Amino acid sequence: MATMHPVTEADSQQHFEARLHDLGRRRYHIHHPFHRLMASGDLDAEQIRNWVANRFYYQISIPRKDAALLANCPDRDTRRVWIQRILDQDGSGDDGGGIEAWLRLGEACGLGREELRAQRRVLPGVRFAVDAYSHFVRDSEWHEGICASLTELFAPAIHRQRLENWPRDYPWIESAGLDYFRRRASQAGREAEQGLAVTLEWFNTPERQERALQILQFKLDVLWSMLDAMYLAYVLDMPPYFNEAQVP
Ligand code: AHQ
Repeated sequence: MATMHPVTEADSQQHFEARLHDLGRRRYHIHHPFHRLMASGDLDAEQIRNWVANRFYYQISIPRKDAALLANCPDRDTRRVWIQRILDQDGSGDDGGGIEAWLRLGEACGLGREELRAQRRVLPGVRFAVDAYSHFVRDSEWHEGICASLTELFAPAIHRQRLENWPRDYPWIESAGLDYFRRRASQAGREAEQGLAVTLEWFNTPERQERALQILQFKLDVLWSMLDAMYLAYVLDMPPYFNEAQVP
């Protein structure tokens, strides 16, 4: 278990950035057993559908999380940039947005739009992790909310991995269903750079840099915990209360 070494003086921005990258590179959910099964083509159709249905709750929470961050942010220039994230997810003009693309991913996997919207498949552990993220950003100073989005530094690779592997491993999912991953492969990188610039500038004391690493670790925990719940339920076949019938 890597320990957080307290910084005795503010690391240079370059060293601080390297510490953020190193933490995320080692603990990003691309390394989670559930995601490794996905990347090796070892998930069956129902396991894919359950992942899509559970991640839908994360996706619909993101624009509301970003709206809460905007509400906390008094800086107009930051809001002018950050508001684009809401438009990217909710859509604007002719662009249906990321949530619409995720609904199309669901349809391509055999999930109806209403089933996703009803959130019937969302596991308690997934809901708790996503809500913890939403509440953290809602209740935090806006720089901390931006820092929490920095797991996105590692998101382009995970979207590219899906775009490379799914057509080979899950050919039953039509290509148009992967549009969400296509969108994010480029959007995530741009967003992450924005978030990183704010983080490197604001977290400029030993205490703040230590706090930033704690915030990134929290968000890594959110993503990891979502997949923990899914692994237990859909790989080990131990969903919540699976053994209820054996209780006398
Ligand atoms: O599709 C994702 C997305 O829109 C976002 C927004 C960002 C945030 O504000 O925290 N994080 C994020 C992520 C998305 N996809 C996840 C995935 O594995 O597909 C990764 C996740 C992230 O890295 O935080």
